[in-house]
Amino acid sequence: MNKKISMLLTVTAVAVMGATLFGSTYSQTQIAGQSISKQEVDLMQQIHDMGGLQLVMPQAFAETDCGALESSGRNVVEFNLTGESIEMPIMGGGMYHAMSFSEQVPGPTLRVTQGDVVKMSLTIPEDEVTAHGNDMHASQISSAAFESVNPGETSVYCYIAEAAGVFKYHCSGVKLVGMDQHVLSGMHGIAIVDPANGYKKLMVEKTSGSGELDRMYYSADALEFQLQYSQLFINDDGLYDARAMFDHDQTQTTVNGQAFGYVPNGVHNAIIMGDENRNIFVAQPWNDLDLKQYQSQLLYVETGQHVRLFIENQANEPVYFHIVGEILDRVTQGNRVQSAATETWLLGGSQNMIVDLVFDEPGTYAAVNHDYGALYTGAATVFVAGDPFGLNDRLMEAEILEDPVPSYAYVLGNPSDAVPPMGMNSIAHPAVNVHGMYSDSVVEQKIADGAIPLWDVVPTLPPF
Ligand SMILES: [Cu+2]
Repeated sequence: MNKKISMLLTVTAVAVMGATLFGSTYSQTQIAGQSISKQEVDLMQQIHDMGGLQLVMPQAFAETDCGALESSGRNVVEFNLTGESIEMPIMGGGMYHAMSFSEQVPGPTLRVTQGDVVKMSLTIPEDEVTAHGNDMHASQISSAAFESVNPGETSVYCYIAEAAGVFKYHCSGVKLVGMDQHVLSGMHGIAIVDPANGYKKLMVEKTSGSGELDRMYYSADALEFQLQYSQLFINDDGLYDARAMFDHDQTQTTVNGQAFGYVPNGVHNAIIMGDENRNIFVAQPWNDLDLKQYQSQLLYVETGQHVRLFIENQANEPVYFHIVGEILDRVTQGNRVQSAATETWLLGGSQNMIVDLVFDEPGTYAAVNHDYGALYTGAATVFVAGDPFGLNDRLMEAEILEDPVPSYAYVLGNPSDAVPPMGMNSIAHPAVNVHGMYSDSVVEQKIADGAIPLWDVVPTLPPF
């Protein structure tokens, strides 16, 4: 599609959305009940002139004064982002024009405890082609307060993370214009706000072999992963295709920025099958050590271990989250349990959940979006629990291991983009490998922080 037409569609959609959502919800009548300053009158005139395009919310809704919040005695967490356009590879070959927070898709994960003050900054480099904004769903603050930030500028704002849960953050475009393009090109991330009193222990009810009801309790401490679902809508030139977005016709479905980013690669084939070309799973598209941080990786857990998944649907299409061969032992949204022992849970756009579960049996388990259109365009993620391939004996025989390990994470690590920052009830991953839609400078930082570059390590392993 002609690029100008795509942009026009985007502008029209935002204007209609702005008028519909914000014009009606926060009417002049509501605002008129408060004392109105000159600045607010100007703002209202501006809103009128713009056809209700700009967000406005009651000023009492949130505190943005960093000085007051920083001296409030609360814990202050700094979160500094950049907004940058960047070329990223796409599954199947070629590149696309991504927009990123801090040169990675998704952006860095913010993790705080309920009640913390977040001091957030967004810097746009001089040579960036467009302004960017930020809307933190955890902040309960109008994105109008943040405005958009022009190239060469930095903007700072502060808020209290008042509610526990998982919350999306995303670019708000250039005063909302182009927001869909910026978000769907990669400008999204999550904030995890841990409950002030920590997570609850996990209860799992099942029947034993004798038919008796077993009620198992697991400590609140868990091995944690983050999975962010999105879709790419791009044309053959790797540019954003608004028409495809309006048609709900995704080019690829991504998890943490990659289609099929968590499926076995050649290294897994070699370890498990003894031949890197003998596939253990049907889809292995990111399969070459030369792909470095982009080569697909698996997610390793122990059997009988409490696993916690932070899941966000960043984009447009619904996510029917399901793990083949597993039951979701607990589903939490906001800070309330929504379901237990459920097979599939639905996330609409910009909706999230926390899934707690325990893998009882050694094996491979595919987490999917159970919409076949999404599954076949990339929404497959493979967990490996325990030692389903009998590797411990072979690895000990090859003197790679001295003792058996409870999961392959002790050998290969878990992928860095799926591992959130540590929280109050986090179990540390045995090792972390470098994986993600990262620029090379982000890769260098991950390695400096202790993540393993498997593309360097694997060729040095003795044959077995
Ligand atoms: Cu942006």
